[in-house]
Amino acid sequence: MKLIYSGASPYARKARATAIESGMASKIEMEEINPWADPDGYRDVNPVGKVPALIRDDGPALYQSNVVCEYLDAQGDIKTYPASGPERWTALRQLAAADGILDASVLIRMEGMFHEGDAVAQKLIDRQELSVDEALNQLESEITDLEGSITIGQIAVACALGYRDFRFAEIDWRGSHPKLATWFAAFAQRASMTETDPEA
Ligand SMILES: N[C@@H](CCC(=O)N[C@@H](CS)C(=O)NCC(=O)O)C(=O)O
Repeated sequence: MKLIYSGASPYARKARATAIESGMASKIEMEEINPWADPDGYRDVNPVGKVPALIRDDGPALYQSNVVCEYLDAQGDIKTYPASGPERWTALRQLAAADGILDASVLIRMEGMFHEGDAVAQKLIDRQELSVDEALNQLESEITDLEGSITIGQIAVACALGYRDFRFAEIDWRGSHPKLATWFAAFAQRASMTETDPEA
């Protein structure tokens, strides 16, 4: 089995961290690519050309980070997706908030990379920053839900906060979200975070 990732991708980081937390990492070969370079044959693995993707031994490749994470979870001994009950919906709600932060943040970055001419789409940027801030506010107000044994929700939130630090270091989220900052400082010590840190 081979996990295809890029070191900077927070979506791929979710998959890499889930591989570690679920106990699957030793069974997975890792291959780093630059998806923007459209490596030869990669669209046969993932037709939409993004990372992460997982080449399986027993079936066609899987792509989209949440699909990859759920597959790794299903194979692993340590469960990161609670099977049922309120814990499951809490974890999936956190995953949705984290993905919302990532989608908004990556869209802002894409605007910076691809806009043509001098005009920046400030309305688009402001709307995405509002979404990031409101999602952080929700996570802050539900901070006790991030406690307890490892879940995909915790992994995803940590990857989203790590991406804000990596690409938007000039925007301080900690001052207005102090409980989240304390939670992240502790979670960031886990091997799944230190071993996938894009700045390490
Ligand atoms: N929703 C996708 C997003 C993946 C994604 O956007 N990955 C970026 C890197 S952060 C990528 O590969 N971009 C290349 C492209 O858009 O062509 C997922 O969860 O896997």
